[in-house]
Amino acid sequence: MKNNLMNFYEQSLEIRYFEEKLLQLFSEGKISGTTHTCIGQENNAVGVISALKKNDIVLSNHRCHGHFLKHTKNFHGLLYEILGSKKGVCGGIGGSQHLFFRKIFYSNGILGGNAPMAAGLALASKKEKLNKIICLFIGDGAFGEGTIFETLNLISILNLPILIVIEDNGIAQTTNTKNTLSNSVEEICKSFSIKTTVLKYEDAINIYNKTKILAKDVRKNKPNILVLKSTRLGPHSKGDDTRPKKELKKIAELDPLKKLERKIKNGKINKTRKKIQKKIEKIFNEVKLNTVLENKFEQNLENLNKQKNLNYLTNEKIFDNFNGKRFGEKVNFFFHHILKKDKKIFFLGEDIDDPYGGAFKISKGLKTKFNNQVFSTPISEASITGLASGMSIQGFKPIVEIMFGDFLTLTFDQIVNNISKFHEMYNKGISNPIIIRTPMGGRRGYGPTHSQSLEKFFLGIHGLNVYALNTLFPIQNIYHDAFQNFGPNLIIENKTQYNFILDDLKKQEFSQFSIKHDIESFKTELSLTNFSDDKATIITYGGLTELIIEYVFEYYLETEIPIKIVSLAKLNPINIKNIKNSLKNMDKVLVAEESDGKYGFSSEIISNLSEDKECKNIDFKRITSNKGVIPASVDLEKKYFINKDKLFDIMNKLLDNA
Ligand SMILES: Cc1ncc(C[n+]2csc(CCOP(=O)(O)OP(=O)(O)O)c2C)c(N)n1
Ligand SMILES: [Mg+2]
Repeated sequence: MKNNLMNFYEQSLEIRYFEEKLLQLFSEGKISGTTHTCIGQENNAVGVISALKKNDIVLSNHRCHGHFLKHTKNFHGLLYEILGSKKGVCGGIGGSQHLFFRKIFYSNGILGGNAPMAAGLALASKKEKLNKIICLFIGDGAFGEGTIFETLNLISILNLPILIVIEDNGIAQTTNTKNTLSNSVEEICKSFSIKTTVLKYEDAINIYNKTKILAKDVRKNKPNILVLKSTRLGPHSKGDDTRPKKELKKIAELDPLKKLERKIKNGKINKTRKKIQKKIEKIFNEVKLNTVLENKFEQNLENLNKQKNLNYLTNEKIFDNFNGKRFGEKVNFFFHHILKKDKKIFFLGEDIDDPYGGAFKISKGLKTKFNNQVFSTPISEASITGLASGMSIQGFKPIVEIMFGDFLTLTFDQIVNNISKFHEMYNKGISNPIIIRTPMGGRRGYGPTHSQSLEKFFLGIHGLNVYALNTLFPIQNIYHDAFQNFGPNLIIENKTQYNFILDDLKKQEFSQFSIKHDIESFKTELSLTNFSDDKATIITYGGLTELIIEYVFEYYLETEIPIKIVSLAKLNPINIKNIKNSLKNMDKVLVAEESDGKYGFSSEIISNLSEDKECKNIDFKRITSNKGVIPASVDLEKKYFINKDKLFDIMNKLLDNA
């Protein structure tokens, strides 16, 4: 389509009439939920996106219809979506705010949430030399969000091909943003050393002309920001406009359509309006009568995530003899192996460069050997996680190190409201199997904010896979599984494990146990009776595994009572059947977890098993750490966590072994 006055006018009218019709349907009660129209801001969508290429990627927010319609032309798909139909672009799951189309359009209703993802898409585009621009639309209200600042910093230091368009309409919902922002958005952006251009209430043509110039710059990997002073002529959503009538009358004068009309000959205006009105009516009628073909949304889901090249994980001998070495060195070696074998793996995290090599040395040597695949990031847990998501959508396999598990809380919104949802929310059109790995747990004297086991907060999240390393279960099988998931993965490591000397573990109590791995079920079972005569079972995971082995061995020496151990390497989703298979003829079960246990792993396992008739004869108990803040003092910390005395005591109670 030619970029001329009449075309811009027609496209703006299309968006205007489409949204006016939507509002009408809402008022008639024919659509439920919510919607945010861009009435008064159509010129932004038309002007900016006309200056982009067809395959450039556009990201947007709650006020996304205009951007979507201009970039995808899929009027039917959007209307079906808003009506909740399966024929909608997101199968009716996304609705008005959560749109997706063929990997060229993404919107999400969490303000600022997809900014880091945009940076990740841009980094992927730059690394792969795709010559694509990533264009992110955000509002001025989003400038209260931390992810925006983290992302501005990231795109500036990484020189990413990203154009951020700020639709600065001076209002967020009903609040004047003058009252909530410390400075103008352009001044804030400039402070990140990003070229920032401001256009004040311009029509689509002027916006187009300016964007064309900026886009050239962006394509050369120079991030740019375009601030478009705009007017939201309508309410925030459907009827929530608290602005005085006088103000509304004043801003109506700034209607960008009127501005275009002033440049058009009178005779043409009415004719064009009628033509576009007819076009939109036709679309609404077709959708109403359901006469449009099945959605033309050609997603080849079969090919989405077929990871064909993961043989280096399961078909090759990765580890030589690690006797005498620490588990942390083994994990570090593993990353050397996979970064070498798979150039799509991208390792990122805070302070991971050499010579330091990360707070626990797990990344030591990686930067030196694999410079292009390793990125020591700013201290921005949320945004580096979102960045990884954007990269993974484009086929990379990012591994994000979160320095301490405690800091995982900063990634929570990215995981819950963004990354774990995308696969389903975007109608299975994308997969983003990033890996977030982090050390959890205490016993190092690090105190209240560096010793917690917070995984329980991440165990019930749909779409998030959670694994826990132990020194026995093969790491490579965990990564093999994780890379093939459609959504994100959290891999819990443990600070104490890094220091275990693998050889020592073998020589001592380990050698007394029979060990069975069930790779498919992510389960390791240990028994002192070759699985014939254990009197109780302890179910645990991660860093407690080795500790429980030690205690169970000592308990046996003291009481001659053998206890079986089941260590799980995958915590979410859990497969209760697999756990049940390890409990045949067992009537005493103890579940051990290092957190304080409330609403956690043990609660979930015990409640699931209790609901199962076949487990009705089992007595359950759990052992966890104490309640409260984790003390830094060595003595207090020892009392806080699970220890030998506590375990013996609870085991005696379970077995009636007074
Ligand atoms: C993280 C988050 N907080 C709050 C909201 C609720 N909300 C939706 S839109 C909006 C105002 C956004 O203002 P702005 O970014 O200026 O965009 P505009 O609506 O003006 O286009 C708010 C508060 C949200 N969707 N996400
Ligand atoms: Mg606003």
